[in-house]
Amino acid sequence: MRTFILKIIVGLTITAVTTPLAAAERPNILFAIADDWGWPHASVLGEPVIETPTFDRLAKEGVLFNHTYVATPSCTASRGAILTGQAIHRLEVGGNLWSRLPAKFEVYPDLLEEAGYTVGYTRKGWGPGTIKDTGRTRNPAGPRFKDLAEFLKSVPEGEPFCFWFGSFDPHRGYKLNSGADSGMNLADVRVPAFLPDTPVVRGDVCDYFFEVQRFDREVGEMLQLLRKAGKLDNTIVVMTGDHGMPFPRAKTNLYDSGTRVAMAVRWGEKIKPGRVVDDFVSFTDFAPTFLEAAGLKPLEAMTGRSFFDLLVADASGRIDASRDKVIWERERHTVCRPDGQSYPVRAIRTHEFLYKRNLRPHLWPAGDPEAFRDCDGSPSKTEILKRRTEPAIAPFFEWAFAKRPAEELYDLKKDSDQLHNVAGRPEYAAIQKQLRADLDHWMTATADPRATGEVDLWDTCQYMGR
Ligand SMILES: [Ca+2]
Repeated sequence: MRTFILKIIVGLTITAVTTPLAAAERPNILFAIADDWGWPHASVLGEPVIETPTFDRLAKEGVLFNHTYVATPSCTASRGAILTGQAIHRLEVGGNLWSRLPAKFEVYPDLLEEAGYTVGYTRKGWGPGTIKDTGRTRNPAGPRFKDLAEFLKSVPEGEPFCFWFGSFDPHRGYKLNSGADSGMNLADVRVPAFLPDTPVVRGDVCDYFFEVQRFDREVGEMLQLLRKAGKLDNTIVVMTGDHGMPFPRAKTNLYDSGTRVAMAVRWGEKIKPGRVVDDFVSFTDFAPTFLEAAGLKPLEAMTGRSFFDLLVADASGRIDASRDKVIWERERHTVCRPDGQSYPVRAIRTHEFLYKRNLRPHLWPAGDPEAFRDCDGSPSKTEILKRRTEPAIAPFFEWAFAKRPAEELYDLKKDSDQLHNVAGRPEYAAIQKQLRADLDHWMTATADPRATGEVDLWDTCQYMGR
């Protein structure tokens, strides 16, 4: 009977209903997401060349999440996981780049709106992709606004809002030498271990930093706007990026270089300032977290878990013992293999190990060698391809572009850069077996179509880009 009444009242899945909070108690949400901004590219994370005063301030006045990982290192599906709270293998065609997200996959902006929030987004929401033939009437991130200022005018006085700021920075292309021309010292760049240390790569990294800084400035302007409107302190401000940097072996790859992102959250006095959390947080956790903040319960379909308790905790470090692992996956990024084939991978990471399973090891991870199109075109990519036969560059070519074995295992205590595969070595047999079983269990428990064998779902669906 109670179920029936609830259905009548709210007209949506009953699991979304709990005791509603009064409007005045419900926090606003500003979700600021960069495009291709990876970890650890912020000053507070120790990067010497970049300047990110806004991110640093959020970390200082709020909480820094040191182990936040995307569900997949590809724009569309990463955003799909954020919005639905679900692992990407559950989103059908939505697991691919330039795709569709069918309306049956409920998204948190719609759920918040039904509960009385005013919702909206600006610039890059869910996507790239199309809402045509999905049953949706708008972007899954909400109605589109010119900017935050215009959106705020639409929010009734005293009512809560949820706004998505999706920057296009630091997605490529970059203005060549914009970083160096802005005064960055190339000599001070910490070149990631998976990239060759050459002047071209250093310059390319600085051009990427230049755009990260622009994102940081824009988020800073939004905080000013909220402060002036008297809304800052009851707004949960989340600042992060949709996956790792657009460089070889980073974006689209299931290593930390592709999946680990900077994330800080500020919420006035509700968050004890200056905390640093080392628990694993997945991008599938945002939707349940935002619902809980609004007094709603997560949907049963959500595979993510709310980290609201971590936001309001007093402690730093590792807080919740059950947050001891994170799982990533990928399906098709671009169309760059015969017959539109995806390059499916599943991976599990703990604080000690990364275990990856490449489900089609006979295919090329970055796409067929005519262009390696799953790796964005860039001066760094060109440098590696052009000089691939030189002994100093050859390992970087192998790491980024060569075929990979069916299983990979990295011992993070000895190899934090995840470059030396130890899968198959006798001394690691026990941990490899354990992680393989954990991954199998997760695939089955979350109804991954690949748990039971080959599927062509992600090969055959239409790529909506050029
Ligand atoms: Ca992206």
